[in-house]
Amino acid sequence: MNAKTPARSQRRAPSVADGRDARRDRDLLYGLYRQLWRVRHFEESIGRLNKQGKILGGVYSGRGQEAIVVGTIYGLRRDDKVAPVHRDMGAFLVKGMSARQMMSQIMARASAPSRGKDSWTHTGDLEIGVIGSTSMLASSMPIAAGVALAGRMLGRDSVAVCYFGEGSTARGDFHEALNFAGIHRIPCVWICENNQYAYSTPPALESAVPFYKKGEAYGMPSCAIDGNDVLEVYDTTMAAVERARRGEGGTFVECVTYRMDGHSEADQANYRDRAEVERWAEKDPIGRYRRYLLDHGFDEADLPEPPPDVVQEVRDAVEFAQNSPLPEGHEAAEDLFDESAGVTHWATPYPNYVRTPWLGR
Ligand SMILES: Cc1ncc(C[n+]2csc(CCOP(=O)(O)OP(=O)(O)O)c2C)c(N)n1
Repeated sequence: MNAKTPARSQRRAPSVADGRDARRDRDLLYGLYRQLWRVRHFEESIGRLNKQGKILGGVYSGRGQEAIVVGTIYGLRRDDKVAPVHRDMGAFLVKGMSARQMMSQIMARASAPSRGKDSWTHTGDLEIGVIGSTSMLASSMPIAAGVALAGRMLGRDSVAVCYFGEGSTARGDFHEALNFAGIHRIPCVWICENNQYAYSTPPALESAVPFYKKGEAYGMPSCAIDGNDVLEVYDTTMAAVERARRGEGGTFVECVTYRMDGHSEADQANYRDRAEVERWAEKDPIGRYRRYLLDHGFDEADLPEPPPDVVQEVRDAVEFAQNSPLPEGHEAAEDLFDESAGVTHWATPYPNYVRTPWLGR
């Protein structure tokens, strides 16, 4: 990896004590640890539910990549926006959507934010700054640029943080968004999650240049960092966010990481060798961060694996979702139009809605 280290001033988080040592605020350090576990434990429980046949649709695990969503979102404000994609289940949780909401979403229940119309991460909540995600890779990038620009036009200093896999840097939307953002110094931080594979395609077959160079090409400071080091991710993002708030424009951050599971739960990932997987397992973001905390003033007892409140939250979310009904057929045609704009929806109830026999409901 042709990593380029950002300037020291860009790596520092203005809001925390100086340097990567125990002088950092203890609440911040533990908060990051707890969120890492929250994301992992939530996703692990999805894996179990999926094996039990209780999940509708695909499952795209972010195991091994938790430090990116946690490190980039933990220091954001409520009015900042995030635009996550399929691998970023944790982004929804860390930005403020509840475990109940997301578990209902994954199980396509009527209680879900999309009210059972879709599953996985195809949802959002603009009240807390989560831009809705869809299956079309990179399609949210021009939207994130537009949302960040809108904030500035309204005189606010909020920023947007936009996520995409390294494979998505080949898409036209990526280039259009970055070109526009570069020209207009749009306050959006671009987080490239380089997890070494776009499905089965390795970086050497995805791009002729290191991914962060594509940010440079559009005139913004760009760097590649260790995406499995939550403090490095936090520092870099916070510096980029502060820069964007000051009106100096966006930053491109390539977070180098590894997708520990297959592309989806259906993928055995036989295209990679065992030694490579084992090498990356040693860099697990949670185990590594835990060792760091133990070296810096925390005791074993301070760092449960996972924290009990996290276990409780996830258990409650699973129960809530399982006890929630699936949507009724007529609900399929609701919420499709913005009626406040004077358009009434054409909903026809579906009285003959047939329940899906293979689901047993
Ligand atoms: C425009 C578009 N093309 C193809 C797909 C199918 N697809 C879904 S995920 C994926 C791989 C994406 O790789 P990357 O962007 O590196 O993200 P990762 O899955 O590795 O996190 C592909 C090809 C899609 N969803 N959208």
